[in-house]
Amino acid sequence: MTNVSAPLSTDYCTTRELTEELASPLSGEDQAAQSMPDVSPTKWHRAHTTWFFEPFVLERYESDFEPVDRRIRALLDGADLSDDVTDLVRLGLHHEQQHQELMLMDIKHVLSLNPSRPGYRSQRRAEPLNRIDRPARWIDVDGGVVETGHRGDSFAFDNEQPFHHVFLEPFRLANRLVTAGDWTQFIVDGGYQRADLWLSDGWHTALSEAWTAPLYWRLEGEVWMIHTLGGTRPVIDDEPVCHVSFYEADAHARWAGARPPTEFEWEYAATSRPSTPERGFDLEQLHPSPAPPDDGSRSYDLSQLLSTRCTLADDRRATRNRRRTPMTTSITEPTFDAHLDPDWSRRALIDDVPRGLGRRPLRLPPRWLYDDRGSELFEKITGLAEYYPTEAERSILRREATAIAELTKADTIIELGSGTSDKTHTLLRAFTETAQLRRFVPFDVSEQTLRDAAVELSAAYPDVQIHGVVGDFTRHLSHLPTDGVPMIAFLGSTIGNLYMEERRAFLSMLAEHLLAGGWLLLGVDFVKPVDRLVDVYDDPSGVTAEFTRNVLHVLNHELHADFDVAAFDHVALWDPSQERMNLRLRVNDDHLIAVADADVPVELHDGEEIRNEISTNFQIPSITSELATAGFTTRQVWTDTPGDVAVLLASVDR
Ligand code: SAH
Ligand code: AVI
Repeated sequence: MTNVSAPLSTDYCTTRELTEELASPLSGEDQAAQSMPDVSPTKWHRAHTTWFFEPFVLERYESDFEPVDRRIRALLDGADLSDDVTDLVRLGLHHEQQHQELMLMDIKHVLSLNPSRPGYRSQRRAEPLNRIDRPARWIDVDGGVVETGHRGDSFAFDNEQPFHHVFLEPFRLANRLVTAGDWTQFIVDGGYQRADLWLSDGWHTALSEAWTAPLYWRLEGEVWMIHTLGGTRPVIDDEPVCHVSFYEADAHARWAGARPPTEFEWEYAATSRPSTPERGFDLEQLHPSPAPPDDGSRSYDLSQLLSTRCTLADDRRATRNRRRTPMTTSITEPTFDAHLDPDWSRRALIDDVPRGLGRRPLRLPPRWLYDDRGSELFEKITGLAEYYPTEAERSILRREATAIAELTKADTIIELGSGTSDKTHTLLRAFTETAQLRRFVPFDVSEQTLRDAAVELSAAYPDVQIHGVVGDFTRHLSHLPTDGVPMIAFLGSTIGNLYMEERRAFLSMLAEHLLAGGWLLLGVDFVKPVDRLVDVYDDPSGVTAEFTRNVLHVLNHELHADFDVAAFDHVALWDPSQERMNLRLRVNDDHLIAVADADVPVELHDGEEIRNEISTNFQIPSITSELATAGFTTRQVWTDTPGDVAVLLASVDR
């Protein structure tokens, strides 16, 4: 809110200066970036807010107006401004203050998409001033016919009017905000995987956008990190959770046995109960922080609610002339393989269309499942209660990482199908502790996921050279380094996604490539009762179905195909002779599909299936004998406690 008692020109200058100050840490290029349709570039906010004063004030009230704002100050300082001019300038200033918040919101989004996730400026205060360290208490609020909306003549936006009455049933409100710690419990309890907690639209959005946590949260190893305007830092349990959508708030409330309050309940509670006194927009921290605790003389029932509106003015004056800090990044740059033709992936996809869909059986290689959305959906699968392989394998790695480092003495780890390299942190930590690791080479077909992971790894292991390779592990193994003592990690039973003949060729290539003296760390999933596997590959919440159907979205986006994705059912069938799950997409009805960029029509008939992925389960004797045929000697086999999965360590003998 502007300060109604200050001279208008002071308010004008203060508000205008703050907008410029907010923009100042950003380069011209940063100010032009638009990261998604709802984000406006900073330059646009600057132009838009100043534009307001031109047509609405200058042009109307300044007789020799030329479209330059040189004289607005003189106009505002003039003795007799009519009420119309005063009201309009005030509206312009409130408008600009709204945009100041929006600018920060948009800048945060733009920077969050930069792989190095730079901060906008270092926080003048990194720690929240207050913490929410007490459990929530319920406050009873009486109901009845209550007043709502803005009353009187002072400034209000139109959505705060008209003043009117509403009827409220008595209700209870929690006395404090939901914290990041509360939210972590929700995540751990499968909040993002349980359809029963979500509104149907919300569930659809959560699935299609692969939500697994609030916007700007990211799991690094086992630590939740948050991207803020001050850069990326660990989430603090006792801070309020922020950047959650209405749908997430609603699902969280249902999980907690509650519901979000309505706007009327909120407003009535804030105006009828002792609530926290006004607090400003925290320019020191630029991040939501908890309200101060009771001040001793009185206690606040509702610490999260503001009893009066917050003012920008005080904070703004206090910080106007502070020194500005430049954007900071402290991350060692990873390197990327430059050998591969940047267009190979698109050309390979184009080649795979006639090869896979131009003849029967219809087939699409699983590597195309993993665009950005597919990679996020896979992450979501790994968090499903039914999907045991990830956590089971992680438990083995945690237990055995040091033994693996000591046994192999490898100085290079190459990870095939590395994805987010999430589990690999366990290995990297153990290998760096034994001080022998020189280089980590993540290798994946999914370029953006690989780049994001490489940037994070560089920050986490500054003494290890991180060298990402984008490619197909069935074709591009010759791009891998062979010097030193390499250990190839192929985890998560991704080997089970290869057909038997591909597997044989792949293992032989690995043995040949590693030559003598190298190691293979292989994760495999064991054969188990079919019911359990069907639950894993056709999970009740439908995430796996969304994941396998993603290959059609990829063809629609990348090659301008016109698959009606909803017409395809996800089918998961156990094949006992091959001991594998067959994952297929079964089409309803006849379709003639145009794949514009591959220039081939694809004819599909009702009930036909596209073979999309297999997921093979192994037994120890069969996999060790496959390894032996390829030239590997299995040195160790570790299983998790329930015996669901195994990690094998094999070597190619000199
Ligand atoms: N290793 C991780 C991720 C497994 S998901 C884990 O154990 O959880 C499979 C990964 O392999 C994805 O990141 C996918 O992009 C990658 N991938 C699939 N097919 C590939 C191929 N042919 N070449 C390279 N990477 C591939
Ligand atoms: C990556 N791979 C080992 C996963 C699996 O279990 O076969 C891919 C997957 N497909 C469906 N769910 C998970």
